[in-house]
Amino acid sequence: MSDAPWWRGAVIYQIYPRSFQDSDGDGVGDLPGIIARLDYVASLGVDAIWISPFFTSPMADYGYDIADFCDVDPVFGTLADFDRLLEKAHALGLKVLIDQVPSHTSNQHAWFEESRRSRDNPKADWYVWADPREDGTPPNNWLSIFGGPAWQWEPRRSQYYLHNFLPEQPDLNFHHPEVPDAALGHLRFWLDRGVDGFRLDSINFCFHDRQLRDNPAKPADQRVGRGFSPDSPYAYQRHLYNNTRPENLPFLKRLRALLDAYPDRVALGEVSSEDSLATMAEYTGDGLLHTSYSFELLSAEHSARYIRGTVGALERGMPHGWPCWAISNHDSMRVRTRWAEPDAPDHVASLFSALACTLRGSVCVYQGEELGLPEADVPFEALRDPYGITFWPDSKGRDGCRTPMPWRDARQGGFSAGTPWLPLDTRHRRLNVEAQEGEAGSPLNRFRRFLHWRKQRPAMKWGDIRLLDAPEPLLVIERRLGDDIVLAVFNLGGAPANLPLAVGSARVCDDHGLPGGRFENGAIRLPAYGVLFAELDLPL
Ligand code: TEU
Repeated sequence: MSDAPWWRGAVIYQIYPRSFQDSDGDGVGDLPGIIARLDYVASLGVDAIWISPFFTSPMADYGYDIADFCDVDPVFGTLADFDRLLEKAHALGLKVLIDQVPSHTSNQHAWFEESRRSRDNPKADWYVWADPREDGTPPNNWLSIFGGPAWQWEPRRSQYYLHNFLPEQPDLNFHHPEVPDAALGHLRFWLDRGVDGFRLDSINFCFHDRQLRDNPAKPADQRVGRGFSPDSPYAYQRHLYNNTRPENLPFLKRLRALLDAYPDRVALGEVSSEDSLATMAEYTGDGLLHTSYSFELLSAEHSARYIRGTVGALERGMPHGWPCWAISNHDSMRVRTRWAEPDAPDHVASLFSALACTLRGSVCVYQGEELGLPEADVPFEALRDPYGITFWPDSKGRDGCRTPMPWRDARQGGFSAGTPWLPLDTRHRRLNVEAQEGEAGSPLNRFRRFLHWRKQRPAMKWGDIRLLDAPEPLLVIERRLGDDIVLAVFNLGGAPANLPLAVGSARVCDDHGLPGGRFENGAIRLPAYGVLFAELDLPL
């Protein structure tokens, strides 16, 4: 399998540039800051970085509202900075993925400024415009993920435009033939600059139903929160017509063909549809996306049973497609707070990361996950995320996972010489990088040791996966590639646990960096929040 493409089984470190490292004291992280920290990233043993948007943006959604897809916002640096970043990352053996947001633009993008002016300009149909109903209300019942109707009135055209996210993020009309061409043009620009791939934002949202049919209501027992209150109007709808349309597939094929014209590039889709496992299966595979991830392990549910059920369902749905997993990102509460008891030891976060890295697929790890940071407490007055401001206090939004990285025990954690755009959490101070470097049992060093150990195990990177039944809170996973068979038994609970299991001949691995279990009298004995990894001679 050493001839497997680099992205298979890769660990991808997500950098949220605003909060990684500020180099010029304006309180916002930037590309030169990332360059200065690339040695640290490489030292973790990850294979690639994915950088969240750094393109020209009015920052209504902190970069996911793009006004120029082919330039760097001055707050982050310049194109020359990006070229230097790419060069240094490659010299360190790191691949570089960048975010691309094909489905929408900023309302300050030149295309939208033109489109909204009249009904007959050259860009008039580049966005999704519709007449009001007779009573002046929006054309249908579609809702915005960020609250309220998905339609915004434009007096100059006496029409509404569609925005699945903020009103400042109008949706492009992918049914217009020039729009997919333009989106692929942006990808080509960055491919030619040398990026190794893309994380494709909201890839299920490119196309909408041309007939603008109303979304049906959802039965009460099927409502899911996904970061929203289960009582919010958004949870009351099945979002059938505003995304995941069949026309997405031919577009993904074109996108793949474009990437295939360059060597070793990867398309990693973010799938956030309701039936995301089914959508992942549909979008991922030969001639389509190389890999994709969904929000299934980014929700609050985390019992062993839930994880087994989710991974099992995905494996049944896409036995041949290559999944990607994420248990934390810039949209979700930090995993330590979401999944562990408040008094759990620091290493619990390393256990969760190891679990994600034991599933079949590639993995996205989010900055600070390696440090075991808890969700930051951001008071309402300091909130920046429009989502949090709208839904407070039902949801506190996404700022709690976006606060700056604590690099050392210094003013502003060594992140910035100025005032950071979001306050650092005092609980993060103790967990700073410099302090953790010097401590063998720190989450940071455990994470490093684990990634190093994983690299030696072909089964862990590329093997098949089996999930075995076990009582709560135990998760039993077998990975197998040829003769390399790895058994992993995770104890996701805060008390020691036993699992009676006959395994035949097995060698316990003790160099993976985490509190480890042992075999004793026909059972596996696990410490609290511990894991047993063992090499087996025969599969279970
Ligand atoms: O997220 C897609 C998405 O569905 C999220 O809006 C998610 O549901 C939400 O954050 C609640 O947790 C992507 C980006 O990751 C997100 O940061 C952007 O705000 C969004 O697209 C719009 O571009």
